Amino acid sequence: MSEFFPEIKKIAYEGKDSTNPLSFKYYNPDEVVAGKPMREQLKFAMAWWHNMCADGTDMFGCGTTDKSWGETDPAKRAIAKVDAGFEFMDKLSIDYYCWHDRDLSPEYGSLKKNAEALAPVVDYLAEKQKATGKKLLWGTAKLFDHPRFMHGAGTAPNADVFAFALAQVKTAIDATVKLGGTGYVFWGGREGYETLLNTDMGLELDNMARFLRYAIDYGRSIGFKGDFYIEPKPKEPTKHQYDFDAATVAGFLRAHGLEKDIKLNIEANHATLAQHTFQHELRTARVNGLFGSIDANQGDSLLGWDTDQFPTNIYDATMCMYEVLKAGGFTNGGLNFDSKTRRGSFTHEDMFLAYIAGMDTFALGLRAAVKLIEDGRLDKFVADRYASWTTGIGADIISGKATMDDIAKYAAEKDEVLPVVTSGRQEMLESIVNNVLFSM
Ligand code: XUL
Ligand code: CO
Repeated sequence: MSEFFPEIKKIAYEGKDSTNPLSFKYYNPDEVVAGKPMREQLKFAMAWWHNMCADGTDMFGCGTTDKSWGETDPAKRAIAKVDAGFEFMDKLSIDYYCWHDRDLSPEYGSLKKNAEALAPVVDYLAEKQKATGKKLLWGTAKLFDHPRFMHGAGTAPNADVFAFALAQVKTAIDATVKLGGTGYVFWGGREGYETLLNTDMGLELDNMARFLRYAIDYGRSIGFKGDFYIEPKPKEPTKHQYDFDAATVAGFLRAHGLEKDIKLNIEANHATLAQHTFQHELRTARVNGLFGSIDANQGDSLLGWDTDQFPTNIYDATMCMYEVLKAGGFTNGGLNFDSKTRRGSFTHEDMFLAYIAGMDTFALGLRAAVKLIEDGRLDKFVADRYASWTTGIGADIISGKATMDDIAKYAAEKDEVLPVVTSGRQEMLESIVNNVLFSM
């Protein structure tokens, strides 16, 4: 087997003073940070679709990068992609990967042909995993590309399309289980609508729940022990996506009795599109007991679309890792780079440089988040701010002991003295974050 990236050697950790672009400055895979090696804290994954497939094609022009991996025949190319993908992961010390079924093996036009073509690729992945120790973080089915899904998959107006999509999911779950995947993702590609003039929203939402229930029950019946995730996104490709944001999905899951079966895969760029911060979405997942996995990337606040850029924003990465640490760290989930190089960054070397940038950003974010927690000033401020809930009337309200009359009587007694309202100190807290980050 020939090398696909012969010009790139294994990327080493050289520390922050190195000026070698093909080195890690902050990501030192086996260094223990907050009780675990960085590779276990961060659980980086490579996204098959962007890295092994996307060639820079956009609405205004053709591809700029060759992702044919030296093969014209689709079946041979699928196998070559596996070799190239595993070489890439090895050179970057990435332990996990994620795919859509159609990234591994393309569309052949029928369920049967698709499944038959996918099988040898999955077998080969299993072999490669065994030989290298790499693991599948999650799999998913591409239910948004082929024209049959133009009106949705699980929320399609036509029951045949629902059945077709579910059959595709069944094959994708089989492949995930065969590869020992610890997650299975539902991103609602075209589960949404363009106009309510032609849409039965109630039926579509109920059908989405039915779709998920069939898939989950099937997965559990064949022994899948990992997590199922929904990945929220507010728009694109449809004008209105049903899985708008973490809070919307939390409500949907509860309304359909699915909250024990599904967690969330939070993507940074999708948070931006929903006009939330990345941290807001992660916190919403966490407080609803739905924190699961992360699609790491970044958008652009000046653009209204899903740019899927490699993450380089240290503040966002820090607050993300702060939430991850507060959630107790990753279990089945991890950090999947749902990111692609810019169209103008078209060389193979750029793929490595982009991953190095993203991985170093999150490594630095992890180190900074640990420092913020160790520093303790933020946690102490929040604890003090809510201290009135730990004693007296606050504690009685939380325990349920206080009646309406008790509360009214308490307030009446305090009527003469204003409640002690303290400053939120936002600016001071923001400067503590800067202080911790820049004294590292
Ligand atoms: C699309 C997106 C998807 C999901 C998997 O915006 O993020 O790639 O991550 O289907
Ligand atoms: Co994503």
